[in-house]
Amino acid sequence: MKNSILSAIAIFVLLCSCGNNTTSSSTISTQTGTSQAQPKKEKFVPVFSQDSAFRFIEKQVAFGPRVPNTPEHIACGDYLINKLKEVGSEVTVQDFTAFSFDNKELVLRNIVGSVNPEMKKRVLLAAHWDTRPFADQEPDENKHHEPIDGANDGASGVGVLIEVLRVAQLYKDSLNVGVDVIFYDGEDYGQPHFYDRPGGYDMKSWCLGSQYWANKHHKEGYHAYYGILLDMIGAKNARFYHEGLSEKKASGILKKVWKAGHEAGYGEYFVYKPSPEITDDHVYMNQAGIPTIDIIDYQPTEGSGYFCEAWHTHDDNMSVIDKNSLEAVGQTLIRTLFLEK
Ligand code: AHN
Ligand code: ZN
Repeated sequence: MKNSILSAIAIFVLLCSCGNNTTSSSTISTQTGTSQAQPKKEKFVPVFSQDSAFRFIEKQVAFGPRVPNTPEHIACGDYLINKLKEVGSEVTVQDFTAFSFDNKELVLRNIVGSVNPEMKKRVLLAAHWDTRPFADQEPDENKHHEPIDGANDGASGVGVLIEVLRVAQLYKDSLNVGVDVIFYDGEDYGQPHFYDRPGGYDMKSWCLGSQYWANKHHKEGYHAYYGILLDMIGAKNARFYHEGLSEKKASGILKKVWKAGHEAGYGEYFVYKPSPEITDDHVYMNQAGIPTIDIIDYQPTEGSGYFCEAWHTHDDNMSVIDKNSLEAVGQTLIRTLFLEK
């Protein structure tokens, strides 16, 4: 009798000590392991390199202004195609021509890099890679016909997206979505105010690449669950407001991205306040049925607002680029993508 009591105690002690060592409770449950609360697992979010993005911007600017129908434009386009291949993404190029406000035929290319191309659920990231042929915001009229470097207006969004795609490709197995980056051409060839057009102002002279893409996607039957456009995101103290059309067409995406920005520690950049609608590539992405937001440095004022100081002037060169702004946007995008379910 004594023996059997002793062995019962021994078995009890053994059961307690050999069981799952995370249980602190001494009750022996017959359905072991079902009542344990799993600690919330932090999802893996890789790191965005601001230095890497900065170099991608420098590289584009070093070609000179990327104005359609110039050798610099062709050379930079070739560089972007090769770079997207080099990071390991699947590359698709759309070759096309479009007419400018002054009836010039422009030879253009939209360039797409895809990560996890086989996945159905996709996120589309966009920026324009061409630069403006006119420094038409210069105080000196004599400079209005000169092209600009477009370090911020053009190259900044592209530089950040190359780095985002590089990181997405590297950790593609941790993503629950496919990621496409599209570089639109011919965004900044919009009619300048000094040009008196016979038919009146031509609003459709902006965003030639996204207009082409909206009619004919880079892949047949392509669809993305949402889109994010970057435009002029690289200047010091950049501020991103809830742009009007983004709010109208994709308010849930705005909320999600702004939340990711705040969680990642870049709250000062992502302002929870409205700003007026802007004509930009997201207009045509939304028209194509993809809810798309525009992350753009446009600070509202009463009744109107203003772009960054260097906008469409020769001041838009490498000296306005601030790595902290690149990181704020790039890390926010990476967080958004890697938290997708
Ligand atoms: C207009 O000025 C009509 N839209 C601004 C779009 C733009 C120009 N983004 C960069 N450059
Ligand atoms: Zn511009």
